[in-house]
Amino acid sequence: MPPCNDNGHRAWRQLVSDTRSFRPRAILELAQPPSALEFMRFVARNQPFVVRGGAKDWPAVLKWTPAYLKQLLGHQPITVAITPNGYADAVLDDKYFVQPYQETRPFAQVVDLLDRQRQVRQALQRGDALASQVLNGEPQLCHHYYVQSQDNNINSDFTALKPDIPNEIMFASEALEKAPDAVNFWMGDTTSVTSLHKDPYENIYVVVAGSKTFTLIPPTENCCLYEQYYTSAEYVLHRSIGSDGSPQEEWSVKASDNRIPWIPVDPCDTSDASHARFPEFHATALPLSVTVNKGDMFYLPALWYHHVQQHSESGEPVIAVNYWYDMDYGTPLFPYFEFTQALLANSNA
Ligand SMILES: O=C(O)CCC(=O)C(=O)O
Repeated sequence: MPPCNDNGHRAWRQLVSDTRSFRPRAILELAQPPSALEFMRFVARNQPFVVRGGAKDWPAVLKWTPAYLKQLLGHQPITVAITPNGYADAVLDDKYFVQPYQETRPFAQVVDLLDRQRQVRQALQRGDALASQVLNGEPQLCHHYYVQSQDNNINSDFTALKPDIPNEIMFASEALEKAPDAVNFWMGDTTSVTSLHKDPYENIYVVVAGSKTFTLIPPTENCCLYEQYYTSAEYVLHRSIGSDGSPQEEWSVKASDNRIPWIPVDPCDTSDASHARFPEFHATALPLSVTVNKGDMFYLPALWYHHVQQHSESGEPVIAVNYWYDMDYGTPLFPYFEFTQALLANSNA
């Protein structure tokens, strides 16, 4: 709880417990997509759900493999986020909010890189000594690549994929009376993790290959997330040739003058160190978790905090498409949330 007097603490606790007592303790599972009216009820309650197999017949789910995508997109230039640790947009060293190094690369090259990394990792797991030599000779294989530009990239870099997915999610467009603001293509491997954050969007998220685990915290539990301002920064990758002629790649962090509020808590970290650093989080928050599998459709309501991990049995890339609908700022949710954020900012000042 934020530092405030006993009354203040009681009020925050009351808020957390009231909202909890009216909310299911697990993510609701539906067998088929809701009607527009049913969806509107979920939006009004700000309640997530997952439709198991809700997108199982989409051509994307039936057809998208790395080879098929390479055929469709070929050398189309796309933006890829590159990091030294798999965390794009995350707190670093308790000091920075760091964004990824971004590069424009031919799509096929990114698929090939991910595939080569998969082979080297599998070789390392088998104890193959040659694999570590490969890593030394090809430093680019040590980085983490995630196609995650979240800028409506389906309508720029990835237009060739549009015939395989709907332009909009009809029940959502009808209920919200608008088209999606952005449709995004995501592709990465299990080493890329999305840190805890929230978005002002009603989000319909479809997993096309592999699976993703969303760890979720409702907006009413913002009081225990230790959100604070960090120096905004970005990773920079320096490439050179060593004295022995081998390629060298080194990372640095370039800080800016801006400051950005972000959350340092990793909700999946149950270590003693995390308990010691974030006692209020561990004492108060009750994260929900849902694994969204290939062909499932997940509704992530606006302002819910989410942390996302990826899984792939085959080691092949995890692929997803999501539809962001601008949230309705005219309901009490947004002003209520901003009010609690302002109280927290005041008490953390
Ligand atoms: O899939 C991911 O890694 C993150 C998804 C996400 O943050 C979003 O859809 O808002």
